[in-house]
Amino acid sequence: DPYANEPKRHPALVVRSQQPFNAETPVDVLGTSGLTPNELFYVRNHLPVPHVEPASWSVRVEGEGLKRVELSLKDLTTKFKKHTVTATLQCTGNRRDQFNDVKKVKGLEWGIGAIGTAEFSGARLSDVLAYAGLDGDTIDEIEHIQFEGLDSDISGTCYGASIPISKAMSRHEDVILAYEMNGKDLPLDHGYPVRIIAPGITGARCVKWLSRIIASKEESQSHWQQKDYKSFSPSVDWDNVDWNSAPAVQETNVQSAICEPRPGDILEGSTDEVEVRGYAYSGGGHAIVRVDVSADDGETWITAELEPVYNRRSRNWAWTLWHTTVPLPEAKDGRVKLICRAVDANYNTQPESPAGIWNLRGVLNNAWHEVVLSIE
Ligand code: MTE
Ligand code: MO
Repeated sequence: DPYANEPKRHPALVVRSQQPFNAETPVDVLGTSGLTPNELFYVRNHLPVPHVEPASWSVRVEGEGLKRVELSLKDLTTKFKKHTVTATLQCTGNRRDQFNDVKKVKGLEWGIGAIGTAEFSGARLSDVLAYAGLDGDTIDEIEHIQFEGLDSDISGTCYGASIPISKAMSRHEDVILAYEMNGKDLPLDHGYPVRIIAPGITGARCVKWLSRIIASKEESQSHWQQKDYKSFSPSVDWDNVDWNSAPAVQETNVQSAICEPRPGDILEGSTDEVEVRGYAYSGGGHAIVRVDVSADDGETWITAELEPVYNRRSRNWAWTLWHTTVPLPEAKDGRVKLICRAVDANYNTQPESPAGIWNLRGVLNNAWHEVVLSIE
């Protein structure tokens, strides 16, 4: 049984599939905790969880212009300075469910909970690459750093992904080989003993159960880099898709969601205002500069109060929680609709509707998020 090594999981996780295991962070935790507890952090597994003995684990570093190096867990913790980053991980399919209202998409029906934030610690990838001899003189030949995981399918093909060399090499980009999550050993589901955390980049490139690092002219040739996490025009479908025509998702677009109140919550008719809270996040380290909330279909907006979680100038790897009080208009048909949208430091914002950004794999949905309440 390939699923014999699956760990015990917290019952509050919102399960989307059992084998492989996929589950969302519960929404009440999302809107209220800056750091997501490990046992409630969303899980996105494509394959069975591999069994790894920490004592015999090692990562091989190799590729063009590099010495071939094999590093044990002890090497990682003793030869390299421990570096800590607070980063948000978001699945490229977060909020995919809303696309299905436009037109059916292929993929897990994620709501707003395929996202979480943790404090990750480990060795800097740039230090590990320098240790393997990657320097300014050899760098011209290399465009990508590829990663492989220990999880594999029945044909023996392992999970893999890559990031651009510029992201991997710069110390300011904070890419790490993480062995701790919120001060504890990485949990089994999150890549024990070591995973990549590439902050500001989509979750799919943060390879868990790391086994190899390869410097190369080429991107990872894995299915997930080449034929999965990419977006196309709404007119492209499975019968006419050319996967080579679009780039692999790396940094992600600006995103936000309302976590409180919840869809279908019932308010008394006499209620004249409501407390709203949620999260906002943008890829590439871009800060969230504003979150707007509307209760009248976007005619007027209230600017929310922001609670950034560990943001450094120009390296905002973590989400911003936000909250505000919204005066309620007259209910129409006993319903009130709340909408949120965020603006990032590049003044990019979210599109009004999911129809214009619909894509066959249902990735990168960042349309305005809506919650409809009932008024008694
Ligand atoms: N790494 C390996 N080895 N196998 C995987 O299935 N899934 C990726 C990424 N790294 C995956 C992986 C995807 S799509 C996401 S969104 C994140 O891990 C999820 O990380 P998490 O499960 O720790 O939340
Ligand atoms: Mo993902």
